[in-house]
Amino acid sequence: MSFKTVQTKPIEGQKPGTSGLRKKTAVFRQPGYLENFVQCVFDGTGGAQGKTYVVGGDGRFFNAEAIGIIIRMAAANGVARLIVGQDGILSTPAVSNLIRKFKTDGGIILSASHNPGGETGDFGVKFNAANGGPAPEKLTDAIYAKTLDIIEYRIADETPTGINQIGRFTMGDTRIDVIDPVEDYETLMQELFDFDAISALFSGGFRMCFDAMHAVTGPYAKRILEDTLGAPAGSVINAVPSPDFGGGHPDPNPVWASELVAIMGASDAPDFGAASDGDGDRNMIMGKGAFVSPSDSLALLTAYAHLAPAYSGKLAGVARSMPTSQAVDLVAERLAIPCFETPTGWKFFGNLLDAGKATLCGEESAGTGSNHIREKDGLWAVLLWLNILARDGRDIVQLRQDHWRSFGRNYYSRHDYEEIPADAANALMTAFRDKLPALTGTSANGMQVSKADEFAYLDPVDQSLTEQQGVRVQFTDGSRLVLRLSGTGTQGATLRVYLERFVARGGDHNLDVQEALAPIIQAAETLAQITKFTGRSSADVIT
Ligand code: VG1
Ligand code: CO
Repeated sequence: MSFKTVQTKPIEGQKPGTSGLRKKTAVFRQPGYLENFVQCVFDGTGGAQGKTYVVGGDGRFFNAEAIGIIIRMAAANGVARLIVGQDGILSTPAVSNLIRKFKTDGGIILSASHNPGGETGDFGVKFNAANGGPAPEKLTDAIYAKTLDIIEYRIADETPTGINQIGRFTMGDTRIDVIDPVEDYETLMQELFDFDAISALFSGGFRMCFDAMHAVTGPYAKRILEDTLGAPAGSVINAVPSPDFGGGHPDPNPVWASELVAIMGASDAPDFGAASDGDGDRNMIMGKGAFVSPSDSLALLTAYAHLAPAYSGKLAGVARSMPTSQAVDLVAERLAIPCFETPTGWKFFGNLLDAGKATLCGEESAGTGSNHIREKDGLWAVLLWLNILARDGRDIVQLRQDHWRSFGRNYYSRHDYEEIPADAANALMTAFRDKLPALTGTSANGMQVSKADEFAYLDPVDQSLTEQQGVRVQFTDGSRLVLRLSGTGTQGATLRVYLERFVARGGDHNLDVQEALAPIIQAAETLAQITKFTGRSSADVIT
């Protein structure tokens, strides 16, 4: 085994965003691009000598090559042990579990999550810390600082060939354990949920459709839902991970998961529908002909989590990202548990989970999870839903209707304006930010502004302050408008406009969502002048 030290230069733009470093695949394939970043991950986290890491990805184009490079670099940097998923496959939640279960020093996840893959698509690298969660800001800042003055990286000459077979091999002094990607994850799910009740649900004729969107959850969902729990064969669709996700966009929302939406809208629709994203950490939930918004799903899961064995005691608290609807706040209030509001991105839940302050967490972008790991977890959410439906007996659409009747409904939608010039996006945000101090007490579109500010988060555990996390306008009737720029895109800027309107108990809970939100959509235009700044008259993606 021979190692070499390669001279290199800093590469611009290697700053991790909301969830790791994401770029066009072609950018990652440039000579030295991945190598530079991986070396900085090692160096920025105290060096790799003698450490143990988990490595895996969502199977997208360049996944296997990237893992080969990481193994070679790990060996040359003196890593003691790597745990690698067979064929390089590991979902994001599975990596988080393995880091915790085997007490490793961290993990490297190869994925650009819900972004399309393939040669012309996106690729990404994310470092997770020893708690199993996405590296907090202070670590990503340290990694980024290294990318600015890197001069060399270390790599082995030989290419490893053993990752397609479960077993063990070595490279120099580094031991590489190739494991079944599903086994440990399934064991964890069995500990959390009432598998007998879910099996009985399926044997009683309950039908579901899980759309793996040609991405990483295919093998997990097939094994757990069909093989173990007895869902009829074919319940999981698009179950084989493909390098370009079958040419699709592995983002589980009503726009991109149109195949599932069609199945759930048919006259013979199954009882329950779900989809997950590229790396398996998101979930979309549907009933017959009905999309359950992720914010509502979080509220409902919080209200009924006690039906699952792992959550039968009192929840310590819940946390949601700031733009996520306030539906869960109402449930937390009734349960008399704290509800935390964090910036967008799962890394901000880590401290709350580690400190035992929150049990369940969620984001409007179809992310839900709990203290079982430190990532959001798509299949976990599906299993928690199945557990609840099996124990409660009601149909999911009825359950949601009853919930609204009891708590009121937070109508919710997100409008995305994609690939707008970065200058235009920044100008829009700056102009809106400048208006904020004068907004309180004024009216927009007939609605009174009760509060207007820019969200800053003071972490209650380590007191770190994160600023400029979205501009928000609150109206006196409980409605809300939030604007922020995406931190996961790879081209231009994406403006996200989050819209929420509350209709209290006794009100009409069966309006069309976009119609219900029309006054807020209008207010967003008036206040932020989206058309003027972006030149767009409507959003590209409405979810
Ligand atoms: C988006 C979502 C955010 C999520 C992040 C990573 O970030 O809004 O809620 O945590 O993606 O999810 P942004 O900065 O583009 O709004 V994943 O499944 O792509 O790792
Ligand atoms: Co994801």
